[in-house]
Order: sequence, then C-alpha cells, then structure tokens
Amino acid sequence: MSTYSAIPNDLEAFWMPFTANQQFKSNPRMLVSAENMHYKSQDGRDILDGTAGLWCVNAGHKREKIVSAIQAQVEELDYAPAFQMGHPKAFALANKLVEITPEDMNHVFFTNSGSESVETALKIAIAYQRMRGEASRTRLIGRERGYHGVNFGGISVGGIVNNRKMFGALLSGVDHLPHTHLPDLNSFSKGQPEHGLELANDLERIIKLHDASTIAAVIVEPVSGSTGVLIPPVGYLERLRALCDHYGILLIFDEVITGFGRLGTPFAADYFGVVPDIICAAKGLTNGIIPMGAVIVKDEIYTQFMTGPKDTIELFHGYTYSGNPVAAAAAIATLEVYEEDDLFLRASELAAHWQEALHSLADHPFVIDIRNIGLIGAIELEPIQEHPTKRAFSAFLRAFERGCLIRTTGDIIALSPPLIINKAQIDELVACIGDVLSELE
Ligand code: PXG
Ligand code: PLP
Repeated sequence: MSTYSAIPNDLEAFWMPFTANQQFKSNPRMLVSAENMHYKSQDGRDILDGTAGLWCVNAGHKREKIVSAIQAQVEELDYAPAFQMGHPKAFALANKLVEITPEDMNHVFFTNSGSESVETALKIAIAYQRMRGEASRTRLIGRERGYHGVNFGGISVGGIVNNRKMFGALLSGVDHLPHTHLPDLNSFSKGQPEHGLELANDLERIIKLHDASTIAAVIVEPVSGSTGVLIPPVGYLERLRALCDHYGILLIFDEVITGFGRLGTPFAADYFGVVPDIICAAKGLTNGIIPMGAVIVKDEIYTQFMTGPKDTIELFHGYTYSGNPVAAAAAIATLEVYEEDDLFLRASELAAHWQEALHSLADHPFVIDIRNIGLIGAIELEPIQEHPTKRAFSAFLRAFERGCLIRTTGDIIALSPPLIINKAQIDELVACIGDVLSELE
C-alpha cells in the first residue's frame, strides 16, 4: 500500500510517458508555472519556451481569455453526456472551426488527443469506403518515419521502429511509403527541399502490389514533426494528391503539429495548396491547455454517412469526452485569440527572420543539417559513434541549464516556439543553442 506523498522527490508512483524514468527521477527537471513565452523551473529560473510545450501552446502560456473561458465553463456546465445528447459549446466550436478549415471541409468529429484523432480518421476512411460500395478497400498506407500517435492504428501506419517493435503484430493490411529525408541531396534547405518529388511515385508501386481496390487511405504528416522535422520536397504532396484522386484513395493529412498556424496558415493544407479528404488535429486546438482533438472531413464524406435511416446511429464510434464542454470552451477562446492577435499572420511574417537566425548556426560544431519551414526548425547533429541520441540529449540538458527549452529526437534538435515569440526572443533562443553547441563534446 502506498499513500499519497507531497514530498517533492517522491517520484516513483508516476510512470512518465516517453521518458527515461530512472534517469529523470535521479535528476528531475520540474516546471512549476508559465506565462507568455516562459516557463518557471522549480529552482525559480525563467526558461524560454522554444517548443511551445510539445508543439501545442501556439498562443503562448496563461492567456487570460482562455483561462477565464475555462473558469466560466466549469461554473456553468462541467460535463454533459456525449452520446445522444448535446450542449451548445460543441456545436459552436465546430461552426467556428470550419470557418478556418479548407473549403468543402465543414464537418468535425471531436476526440481528446492527436492519437485518438488518428484512430478516428482511419476508421472513418475505411467505413466511408464501405458506405460508398467499396468494401474491399480496407488497406491503410502510412510512411516510414511517420508519427501518428501511440494507439494501435497509429503505430501501425506510423513508421518509427521504437514505437512499434515492442507491441506485437499491429494492424494487418498496412504498407508504407518511403520517407522523404534525403540529407545528401537536400542538406541546409530553406523551406521545401528541392529533391525527392519522385518518392511519391512509390505509391504507384504499392498500388500495383496490392491493387487500388484494396486501399482505403493514405495518411501522412504534411511536415513530419516528431521524427525530426522532415519537410516535403517541392511537388511531393501534389503528386500524392493526384495519385489518390486517380485511384479513389482517401488522403489523410495528420496536422496534429502543423495545424493552427505553425506554418503561418491555419493548416498545412493551406500552406501547400493541397487539400486532403480528412485532417487530424489536436494540440493547438486548445492551445494545449485542455486535451482535445478534432477530425475534419470533406462534406462528401459526412454526407455519405447521412443517407441511411434517420433513426440509425451513422458511425459507431465516439469518446466519453468527445466535445467535452470545458475543452470546447477552451478551444473557442483559443480560436478567438488566434484571430484577435492575428497569430497565423504573425508566424508567417516571422518565418524569414526565424530561417536566417537558425541557419546562422550552420558552422557550429557537429551541425550536419539545418532545415526550417514556417515556425518550425531542426538542427541535426552528427551522432557520437556507437552512442546515437547522446549528443543531442546533452544539448537539451545544457540548454535547459542555460534557460531555454528545446526538444530533441534522435540527434536532431527540433524547435517550434509559440507564435507570439518576437525577433529578440528568436535571437536569444538561437544564441543559447549556439553556446550549447560550442560546449558539446
Ligand atoms: N500525430 C502527429 C503528427 C503528432 O505529432 C500525434 C499524432 C499524437 O498526438 P497525442 O496528442 O496523442 O500525443 C502527434 C503528437 C515530439 C512530440 O516531441 C510530438 C508529439 C507528441 C509528443 C512529443 O516530437 N506529437
Ligand atoms: N473502458 C471501459 C470499461 C469503458 O466503459 C469505457 C467508456 O465507457 C472506455 C474504456 C472508453 O473510455 P473513453 O470513452 O473515455 O475513451
């Protein structure tokens, strides 16, 4: 029997996610409060947030409007059943959200995370194919190095070996496109890399192997985030779209990271001018404050489900917290903040300064690539022989000591600051990373 203990260094009960628990608990890094661009660490230091939490706090921390919307909602209606009942905020949020989604994508299914958005999107895709008389289309095509959350569907279409290898057989009927990271051809690219469009043609090979009549959907991140910022080569997404159209395959964009202004547009679909059939979103939807995700579908998909008998449940799917009132209130306030502060435009205006600042690190020790798009950046380091990830992780620890929060994956430093960052703070973040790089062994 264990009892709750408030002793700050009693850290055993909490099994931390995606964390080296033993290492962390021997030398914890605790954040205790946050405001605007900064966290406060337990030892009282201000930490500049170079990652928007985990790619989610796009409007910056402790935004008054969002905080008070949440407080008011808890007072008014804390929870309402999600099935066969409604409450106004979920409908209001869906209406507000579709104001900024691509044309003809006007229907939203709410979830509680990016992982659940992915599961939902995959299920909708397969069910849609069946509803339109294409029941043999059940295969799902993901991509190497893709991250689509941690549930079984998501790790099946995902392409990160550590997230897959421990967990058995996964979904059957899945295949993968090659990833688009071509360091020999595209290193130090600014924006979309020039080479690699032809990698999209691999979809045709996969289609020839399985036949189009067996494939329901292709799912990709427009820009891969978790796996270290892989930016689509010029023309690549357009080619995927054309192939999917030609072969009757749905195209799903997992915009859990790229949604809500990360590239300076509402969605990456807008940035690249390529409209998918389904968008997965989460994170920035509520500024990361309350867990919530959304799956946005083309009108044609929603309409296909709405043709049956009026008293039949059209989709046997949903979560206890789908459209939760407090999350919905947080999301509405978040969308208002994005709009009032014109944060997506701000991100697009800052992108040039961001690019130049990051690329100024090109000559620092161990830097083998720098890449950027919108307010996303990556600095790839040469791994220590036999000890991959160690060098970048050491950079992360040193940056934290110096008062900057960065994120590392493998030997890649990934950056994604809140969209409220200013030029001086960009320079401060980059200077901090420069100092850290100069100290690395
Ligand atoms: N899809 C994509 C594209 C994501 O980036 C998910 C799905 C899953 O979302 P949830 O809310 O279930 O975590 C994500 C999440 C990192 C990092 O450091 C990235 C994510 C989560 C945590 C850390 O790169 N992405
Ligand atoms: N497990 C059990 C036993 C449940 O009763 C439920 C929901 O009612 C779930 C899992 C799913 O939970 P959620 O709807 O929060 O995803």
